[in-house]
Amino acid sequence: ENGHKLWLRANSTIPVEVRCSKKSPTIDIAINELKNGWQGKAGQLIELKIVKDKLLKDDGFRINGATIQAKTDAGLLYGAFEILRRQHAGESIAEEIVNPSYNLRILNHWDNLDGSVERGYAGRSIFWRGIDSLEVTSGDLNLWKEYARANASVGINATVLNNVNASPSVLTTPVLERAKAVADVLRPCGIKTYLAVNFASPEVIGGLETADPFDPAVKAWWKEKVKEIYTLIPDFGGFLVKANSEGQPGPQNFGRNHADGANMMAEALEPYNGIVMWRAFVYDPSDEDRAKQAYNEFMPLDGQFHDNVIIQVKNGPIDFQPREPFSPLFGAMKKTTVMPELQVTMEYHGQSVHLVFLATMWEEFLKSETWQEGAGSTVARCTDGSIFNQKYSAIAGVANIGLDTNWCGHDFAQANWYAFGRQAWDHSISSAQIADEWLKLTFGPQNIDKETSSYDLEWNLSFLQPVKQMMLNSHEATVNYMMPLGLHHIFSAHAHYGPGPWWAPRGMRADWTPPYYHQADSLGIGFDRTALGSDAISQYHEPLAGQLADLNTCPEAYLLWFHHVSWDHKMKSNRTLWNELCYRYDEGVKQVREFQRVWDKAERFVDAERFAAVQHKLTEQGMNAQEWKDACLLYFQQFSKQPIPYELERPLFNLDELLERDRQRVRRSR
Ligand code: BDP
Repeated sequence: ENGHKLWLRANSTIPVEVRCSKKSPTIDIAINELKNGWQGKAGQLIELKIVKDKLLKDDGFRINGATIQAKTDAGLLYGAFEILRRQHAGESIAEEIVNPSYNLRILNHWDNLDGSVERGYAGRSIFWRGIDSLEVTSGDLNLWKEYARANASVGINATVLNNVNASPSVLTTPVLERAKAVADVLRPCGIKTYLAVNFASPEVIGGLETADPFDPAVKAWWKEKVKEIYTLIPDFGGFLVKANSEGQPGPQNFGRNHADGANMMAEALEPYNGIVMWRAFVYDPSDEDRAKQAYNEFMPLDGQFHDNVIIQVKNGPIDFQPREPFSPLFGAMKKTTVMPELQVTMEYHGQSVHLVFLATMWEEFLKSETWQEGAGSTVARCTDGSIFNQKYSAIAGVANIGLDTNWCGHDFAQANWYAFGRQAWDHSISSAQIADEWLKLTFGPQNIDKETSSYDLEWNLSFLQPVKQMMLNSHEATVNYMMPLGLHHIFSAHAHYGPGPWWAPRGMRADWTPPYYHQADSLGIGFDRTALGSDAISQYHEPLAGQLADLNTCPEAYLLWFHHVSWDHKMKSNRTLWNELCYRYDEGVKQVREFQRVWDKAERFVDAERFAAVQHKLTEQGMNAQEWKDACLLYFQQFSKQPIPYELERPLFNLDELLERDRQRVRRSR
């Protein structure tokens, strides 16, 4: 057992007959899945039907006993996977219509053509291994097929094959031919292929003198390129673009704005129904608070984008931090389609070492109330098309997948891939439900009662319940030991792994250093984003803005995100801020120590290989959590000048030691 089978390990020997009047590669897959995974009545006849049904969206389906109806082949495939999942998770199947929340449920791979993966912690790319190695092997084809199946099983229907920091070479013909080979494998599983493109491509690979979006030759170049792509990949999805961000070229290099750039590409793609996902992740080292910059730059352009442009916005206003408030762009851009971007790969959550189930964080985000169109304007509803009139609705997740045998580096990181798909399909699903399903499918016993689909009582009590609870607590634990109470971006250096509240090398851009974000001084700690500070709060809608602005009503989870708070400020717990900070860090460490106990107790229910791998990582997480706590408390103590409450465990490291470890780590990473 090495984890390669993901959540798709159930095999069936129960004979079943499956019928469908239509034939297609997608329907063949659905039929095979049902035949190989059926856990219901032996000899059952299952009928798949293509129907016209106004209540169904394109990928939606109706299940009723052993019938699946859908408008499209992909809908039938999703219906098949739904029935199988419910059978394997021991859930009932009533008559039901199931529709996806978002039309486009897309993974973004940050894979480079040389095979490395930006912020990847699971080995090298499954798509690329170098520009001199583009031939497609049978190994490639097998792996892509498994990847496609896993995505289809959770409703993911699109993927971007390469990094947003895009090499212009991705649009050269030999590379496009490999992309075509991938697309051909993904298509039967209902998955469309997209590419991330570099705005300067017409100059770099096209030999033009400019990439100015108003230049006729540039427009013509993109049109020709798009035509070439559609000849190879007739159902190509479109482009993802990171422009004028972190050194990437963009329309501003030519005095144009984001709308000018995005619309030029949108025009080229429009005849083929292709789309442009244009990222709002922009900021520069100006005096303006980084948290405000995307909003400042994009709000004035609302209404100027073509209807096949989607603005892709990270969940928070800064950058995938352990916890962020939602970006104020959600719900604010009313005349533009906006899609959330989540980070499945755990750049800022302990990478492939820490056990962190991200579903709870995403749930918190999707259910955040923006107030933009009155009560009920959650982020989810502001992006799914139910409030605003939009041609597309979409959600993206930055993939955590690589060549590692278990795909994701950490066995539990598979749960985040699974969760992204499930929430993209149904943004109202609870994290508890997702964890429940995933654990049953991934670690469930083989001896589930086939008649009643019920799990062994002991397995349920001694494995499922405690391990599920561990997953549901894991994100909060990480926030506690890394950045509680709204602290953010206090990582060391560029690896974004260990603590570095002190890290500010001479000459470094201030907005890339932790002191810019925590602002600790003798009076207190936190970033003042009220009207007296950067006023980022004014980008939120009332009554939320007022609630955030008031120290007494601002949720404590975001306190230091929005306020510079005195060390002696009285918290809801009645402790001072300093003491509360100490308690939170301490709590985080204790939580991980508890996770270790939970896992050790679960040993007899898990195969040896996965048990040992997870146990080993939890040990490291425990040590890391201790390091985070000690580093942050000892460093901030220099400002608060107060003791760590005596009832708490004392630090195990001293600050000099931690600084030296950090220096070594930074040196090694260079
Ligand atoms: C940051 C990553 C960086 C990405 C960037 C982005 O550190 O590697 O290129 O986001 O999203 O989180 O473009």
